[in-house]
Amino acid sequence: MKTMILALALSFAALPSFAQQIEVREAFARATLPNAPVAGGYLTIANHGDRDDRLTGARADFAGEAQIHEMTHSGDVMRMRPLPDGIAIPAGQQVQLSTGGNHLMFMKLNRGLKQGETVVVTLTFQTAGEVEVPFAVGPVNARSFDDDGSGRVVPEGHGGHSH
Ligand SMILES: [Cu+2]
Repeated sequence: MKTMILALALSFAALPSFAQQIEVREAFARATLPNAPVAGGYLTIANHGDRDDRLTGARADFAGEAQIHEMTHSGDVMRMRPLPDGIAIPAGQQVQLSTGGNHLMFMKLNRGLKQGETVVVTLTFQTAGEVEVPFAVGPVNARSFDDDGSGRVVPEGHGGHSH
């Protein structure tokens, strides 16, 4: 019995796929108003591996540049600034990029994003490498995926806003 468990453990450890350690869920972007220069991207990243990882960058064909942003609040003022070192995704943890916190910022848009479409974003991780992720484009004021599991992206105000 002991031998069998050991054998199973060994065969599992032999899988060298780092990409499988990173799981991206509920990735969505906000639709853009006409001529908007930027769009926000939001997602949950889970690290199922036993190695720390780090989201270091992103790119998409609809944007000339994509940055990882931090959001800070001081009073009623929200400020964003780029995080040049990216965001740590510690082993065994999950990290959320949300509309009120850290997020992806798609800049120099070469086209608008339309509600209902799906766009592909390539995320770069220090360990896992490049991971292509489909982002659902929600309403202009999308705040989160609906918690009914339908995969719909729902607008601001749904589920209560903390103001
Ligand atoms: Cu931003």
